[in-house]
Amino acid sequence: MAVAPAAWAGAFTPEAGGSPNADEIDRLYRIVLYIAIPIFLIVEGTLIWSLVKFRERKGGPAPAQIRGNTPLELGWTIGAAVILVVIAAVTFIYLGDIKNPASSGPAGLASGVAVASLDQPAPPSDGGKSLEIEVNGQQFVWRYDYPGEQIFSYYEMVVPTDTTVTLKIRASDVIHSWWIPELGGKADGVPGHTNETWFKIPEPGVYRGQCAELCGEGHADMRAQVRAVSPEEYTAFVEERAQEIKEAQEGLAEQRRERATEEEEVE
Ligand SMILES: [Cu+2]
Repeated sequence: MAVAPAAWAGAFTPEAGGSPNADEIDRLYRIVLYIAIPIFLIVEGTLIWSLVKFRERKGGPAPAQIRGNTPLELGWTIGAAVILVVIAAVTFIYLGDIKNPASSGPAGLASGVAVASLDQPAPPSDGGKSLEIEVNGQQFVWRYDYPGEQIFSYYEMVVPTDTTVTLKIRASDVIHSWWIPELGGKADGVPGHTNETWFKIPEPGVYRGQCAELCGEGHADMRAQVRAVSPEEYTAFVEERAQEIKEAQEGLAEQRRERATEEEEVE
């Protein structure tokens, strides 16, 4: 860990900074952590102090034998309950912003381009649109299908900045887990089931992650990358991919025709 800075990324708190939901997860985690640290210190400090101060000493009197203390016990039971209620209330305040996709920003992908409508329990509050990408976990690679005509890529997902991207996560063989730490929590890819998550990246950048569910012998190689580019560059990427895929398919069709002709000649 000492020589690998990546090992220290979010060593004590969740990684964040890539998407608003990841930032909110980090904030909520810190609130609970900062409540827990003083409680931990008070409880453990009192315990250790008591062990030392009231230990049995050689030749000393027998320590006082105390059985119960109703006001103290009531106090820490009610106190603990109040703290739990506060944490639960704070959690529900943050949960909405973590779970529900934010709206795409003004600099996001223009609505004229292929953007799927949002089909989630709580769509962006302004009824806005999102770019929906299908994520498919397969031993041992991630495949992404973009909206529009048959645009797909493997390993690297390209997305426009300032645009809400909603993911439909599935798997075609065994259970995988989609996880790009700086873009939010994990979401399992389960065969026959669809999980949803989302992110919105403000600035161009690259975010890395890997499959977070032991899915077979190639699990360690099942990495993933999200590249955020400007909406113009995204549109260019989609056009380029469409061309590449079309050329590859035409090439394949050509090969098949040649093969068929050769076989006919042999006969
Ligand atoms: Cu996997």
